[in-house]
Amino acid sequence: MSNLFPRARACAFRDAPPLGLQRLGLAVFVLLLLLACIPGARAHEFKVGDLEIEHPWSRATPPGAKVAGGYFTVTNKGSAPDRLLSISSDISDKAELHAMGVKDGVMTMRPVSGGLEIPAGGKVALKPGAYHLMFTGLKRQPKQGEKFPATLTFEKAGSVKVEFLVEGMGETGGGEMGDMDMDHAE
Ligand SMILES: [Cu+2]
Repeated sequence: MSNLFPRARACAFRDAPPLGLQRLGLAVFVLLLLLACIPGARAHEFKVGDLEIEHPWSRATPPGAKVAGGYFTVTNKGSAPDRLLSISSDISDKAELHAMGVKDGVMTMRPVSGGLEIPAGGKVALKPGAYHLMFTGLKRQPKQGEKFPATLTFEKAGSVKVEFLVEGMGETGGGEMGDMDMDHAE
């Protein structure tokens, strides 16, 4: 039974089409492969020093919103820890690093001071319900499908320009805690 499939494939090769067609088939195959591998709309990556920043994304905001989240995964391929110190973007007056915590049974977020350590050989995910960036004092609403630039500054690796892809309002990025909309009112 398990032999049926390989034999079928062998037959297909025996009746091989003329070279031209084969080439065309190969070209199409390679093209499909490339399309599958190219960092497309949903996956993009940035590098600085030993750090790899994967898929920075944000969320579309309702009209009048003053804050937007920022999420990405950063991997430290180096042998020394690094630290995310600051974030800036033209889209907002300020950008902060936030941590989540439970206070009196209520989920809250607080700005993190002193930056976020990226351990040597480690990976830190900024995502909804966990560490995240907060663009505060939005100058305009990020729109689904667009990208906006931002600069991340790390203690050792230095600064890197990245682009945040804006996803839909309900997007959770696969975070287990889902889209818990925190009260960011100030
Ligand atoms: Cu926050």
